[in-house]
Amino acid sequence: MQMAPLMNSNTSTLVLHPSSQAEEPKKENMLSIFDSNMIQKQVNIPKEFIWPSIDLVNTTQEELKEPLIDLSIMKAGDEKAIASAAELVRKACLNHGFFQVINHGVEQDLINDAYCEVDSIFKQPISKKLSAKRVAGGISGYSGAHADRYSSKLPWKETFSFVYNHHQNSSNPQIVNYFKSVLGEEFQNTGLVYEKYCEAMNELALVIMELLAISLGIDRLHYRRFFQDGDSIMRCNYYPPCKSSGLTFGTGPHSDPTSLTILHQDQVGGLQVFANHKWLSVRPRSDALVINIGDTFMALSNGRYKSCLHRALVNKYRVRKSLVFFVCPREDKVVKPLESLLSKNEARKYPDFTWASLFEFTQKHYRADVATLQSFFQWHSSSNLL
Ligand SMILES: O=C(O)CCC(=O)C(=O)O
Repeated sequence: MQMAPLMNSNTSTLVLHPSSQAEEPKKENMLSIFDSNMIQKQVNIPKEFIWPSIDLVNTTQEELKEPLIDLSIMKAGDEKAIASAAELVRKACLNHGFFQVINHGVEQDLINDAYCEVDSIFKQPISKKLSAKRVAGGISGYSGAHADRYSSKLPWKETFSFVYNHHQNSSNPQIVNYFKSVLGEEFQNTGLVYEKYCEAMNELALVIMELLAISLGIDRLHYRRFFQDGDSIMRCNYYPPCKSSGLTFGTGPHSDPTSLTILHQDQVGGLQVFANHKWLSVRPRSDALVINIGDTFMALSNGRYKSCLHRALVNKYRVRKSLVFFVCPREDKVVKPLESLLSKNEARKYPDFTWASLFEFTQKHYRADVATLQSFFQWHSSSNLL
């Protein structure tokens, strides 16, 4: 049965009901309601949230042994330590693309403030959150379980996303303005906190880009220059507890179509990576940020560095939160590997593309999974758009 989302403005809840396009007859009593406050009290979760058993297997507690990189070496300019760190990063990226960084320069107080603002957003009544809901095909705004886009295998979470242009300046605080425009004047401080958080993420992203360039043996400033005027995306994830946590996911298995992801997860844990043929947990560290390679960086490295399948479990008893910064190039930048990266006679793995076109594909035509990039090129060649 296909399900389509509908807003019920009287009850201020998001109602899922059988789609009018569905071929099966409509059953009037088949209503399920998404409201994170209500839904977590239900004994049986709505079937739209139940994932196929093939996806649910393998919920191990085994941990990923990703490297922990101390980024203070970058500021200190300790070239020997940088070379060793780059080697660890290279090994991780050739295998699964995940590593963690400490001494990253983002103040703990700022991270704590960003989590406080997650609470202020998601504790709002559903009617307020829906007033900031993401528009079809767009990225910014509130989303409840992505039910505006999908009708099955829904993620057990609420998200709030917004864009950060690397070239924005303090006389035009875009994030503050965005928060005020969709949630009201009282969200000025929320906007200010995220403006600062994104600036810190952006600075950090450029440092990591340097380390990645060193690890690939190319001009160390190449990716810093490529990404310095990018259009990145910030997302706050709020995962309510779920009584049937074994039947659903907070975030289903997917690879990130973006370039680099910088994630902070709270102490509840739940992030897992599919590496070495199994699902492995990424242990939360409050002082660390989790970094992973996305599809676009995989293409920039001609497939050397892996954009790996990952997912987030939900907790039976506790709310889980995460802060995710998706680093992206400016949308019209052509994504292609540097000539000097290709060894003699090495074939190009992917055709050139712009981030704007891949972004549009994932926003309007495709639900990101492990095969996003391949599907994107197939779609483009069949529609002659590349
Ligand atoms: O919350 C997490 O740990 C993972 C989130 C994630 O993968 C995403 O938002 O794309």
